[in-house]
Amino acid sequence: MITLENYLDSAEVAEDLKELIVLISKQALPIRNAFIENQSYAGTENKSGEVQAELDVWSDEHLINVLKKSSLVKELASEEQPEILKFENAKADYAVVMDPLDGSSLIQVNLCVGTIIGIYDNGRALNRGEDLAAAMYMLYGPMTVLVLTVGKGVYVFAMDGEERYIMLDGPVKMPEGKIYGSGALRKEWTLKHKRFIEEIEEDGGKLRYSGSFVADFHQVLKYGGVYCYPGTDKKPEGKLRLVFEANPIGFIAKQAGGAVSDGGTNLLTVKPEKADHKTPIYVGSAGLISKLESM
Ligand code: AFP
Repeated sequence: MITLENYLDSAEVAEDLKELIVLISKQALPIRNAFIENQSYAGTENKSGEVQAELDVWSDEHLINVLKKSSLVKELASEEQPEILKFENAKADYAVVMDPLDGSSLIQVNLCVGTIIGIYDNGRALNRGEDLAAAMYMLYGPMTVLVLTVGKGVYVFAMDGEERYIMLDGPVKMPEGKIYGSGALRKEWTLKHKRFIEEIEEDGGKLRYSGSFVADFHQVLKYGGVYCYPGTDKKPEGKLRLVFEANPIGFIAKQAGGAVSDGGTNLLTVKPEKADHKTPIYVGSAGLISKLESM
């Protein structure tokens, strides 16, 4: 039995980065417990104009407080905050980017949601995805699962009854597969996107799209395929955010042998212009992404 802490020691992760990863992993339980306590809407909107479920607000505030108190984090960029937060008391040089509760519209119907985290070790939150020191997500499904990379492959842990994370799998190798899911309405898709999806369908592709990026990506990580949220004529920049969603998940995909792209460029090489920089995204099996890029 290998615990999260055992793994981080064997991967020779710096003590303060280990402390930060373990601290974040422990927030899965309070976040999950909060699901049951509140099912109503807060009625406030985030910068992108989406209605926040109250749990978005709660999870955001909870993680901000925990990270601020840790003194390990200099900058924190959250999908739910209009500005990057700066913590003067930090004794370490980490910056965290996060989507505190991804897929929150699914909470009311009890489908899987998650928390997405990226960690940089240069004290700044706005960096290229390829510069991440670590990326992880916690998926709140039938099991609470933690998927982590510290740049040395991808490892999957599950929380046991004693609140320990036990390694389930790793290093994970994302296969070439046929699971696909795409955001935006079919009638809005560009010709290139439509052709890409049709080719997957003709090849026997299976549609899997829940409305939670982290849950949909988790299937792709295991079975292979692609998650996409394309740009459309009306919204060429798509819906997902480079900093909070595309980069951490893309870094995990790359570490598992997959790839992430906006359709033409490896997203991990793109320097974000601002915290809420949006981008079209295709993330999944390397063969499918390279096929798309050559179309
Ligand atoms: P949030 O719940 O954090 O706003 O994220 C939802 C999301 O960005 C992503 O998780 C989904 O894949 C996508 O939006 C779903 O969007 P559509 O409802 O437009 O398909």
